[in-house]
Amino acid sequence: MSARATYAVVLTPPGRGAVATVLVVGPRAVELTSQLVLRDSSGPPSFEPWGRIQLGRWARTDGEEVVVAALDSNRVEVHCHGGIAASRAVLSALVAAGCEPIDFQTWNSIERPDPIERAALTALTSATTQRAALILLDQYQGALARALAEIRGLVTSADWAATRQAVTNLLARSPIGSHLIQPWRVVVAGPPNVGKSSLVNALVGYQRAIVYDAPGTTRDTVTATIALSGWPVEICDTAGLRQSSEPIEAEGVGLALRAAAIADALVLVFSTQEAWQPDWQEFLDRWPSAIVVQSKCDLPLRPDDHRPLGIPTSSVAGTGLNELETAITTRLVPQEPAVGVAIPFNAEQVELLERMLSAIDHRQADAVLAMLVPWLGGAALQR
Ligand SMILES: Nc1nc2c(ncn2[C@@H]2O[C@H](COP(=O)(O)OP(=O)(O)OP(=O)(O)O)[C@@H](O)[C@H]2O)c(=O)[nH]1
Ligand SMILES: [Mg+2]
Repeated sequence: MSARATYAVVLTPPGRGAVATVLVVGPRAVELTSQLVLRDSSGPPSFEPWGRIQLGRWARTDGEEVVVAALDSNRVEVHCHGGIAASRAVLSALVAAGCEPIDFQTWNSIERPDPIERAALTALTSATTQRAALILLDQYQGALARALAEIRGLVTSADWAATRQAVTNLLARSPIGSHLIQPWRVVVAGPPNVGKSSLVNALVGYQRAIVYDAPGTTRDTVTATIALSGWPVEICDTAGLRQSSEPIEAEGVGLALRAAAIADALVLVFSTQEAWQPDWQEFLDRWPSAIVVQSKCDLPLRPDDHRPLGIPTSSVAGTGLNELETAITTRLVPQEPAVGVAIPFNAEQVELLERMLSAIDHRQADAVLAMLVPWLGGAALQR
């Protein structure tokens, strides 16, 4: 970036939110923005004192309402309507007036040399639940940087047991961190016609999958992304598991098995309305850690000595859904992280911790300290 140029960057992620923000930064920020903002009666805006918020209209569009504020003589924020079109129009007018456009990633890496802070801010723009956003905000505000600084202190004092424990604790939380943006995968499987699609629809809150009283209704895997107890989850409905000579159904069963094999949590659904079948037992043997659901519990239970315990649910009456949600989230996140705790949230951080662990096991203090250098000393520690 040149110190003489004036840049314009859209700070808000595309397509989300009611408001979009364009930042103009550089020596001509105030001058260029002033030319483009009309105020109803009193002429161009007067930005001083810095931070003053003003309502105006964007001159190059059809009177798009904007809110403008100069943070200092080099930085002006233009807030316009959300979505892509308004921010793009504001940006192109600024470029036509003499600004150089830069993208958010470039801006973020210049503005935030601290790698944790930069990665947290980038991840925050994609967070889909409040819980994920709050955890990322904790890391942005220094939780992970402080934990790494503590580890540095432990290494310096050669407290190897405590060092190892601290790194292991961080690594144990990394599955949470890696599922703040990328949702957990929860697969709902089981025999045909037991109510899998109905259960998925009940959890999702709308008719995502087709429900029908003939077995073999669902053929493809059908997914929906939801929040379960604040965690982002992709829930996947699957074809009923049975031997089928019908090629499309057989393909669906193959997809279901593959989805079950890579699930973070598997929900096996059985129906209280059918006698317990020998091949149902095979499912339990195949997936012993699956969460078992006994569905259609609004109807009288069909007594059966072989029937295993499970969460009784009714998609019709809404029964058991909270218990199922708790069982799924306890499986995904067995230990709730405390507020403000350090959580590594990307592959690069996990790789650093794994390399550190190996160096710790070889008592290589200098190597561990060298690994930490690029991660410490940034702004996140001061927050
Ligand atoms: N009474 C009652 N009926 C249910 C419940 N859940 C599902 N059903 C009925 O059971 C039948 C099958 O439901 P689905 O949700 O399509 O079952 P599925 O397991 O997805 O079936 P496949 O896709 O064919 O494997 C439908 O007639 C549903 O209305 C329930 O909780 N209570
Ligand atoms: Mg179905």
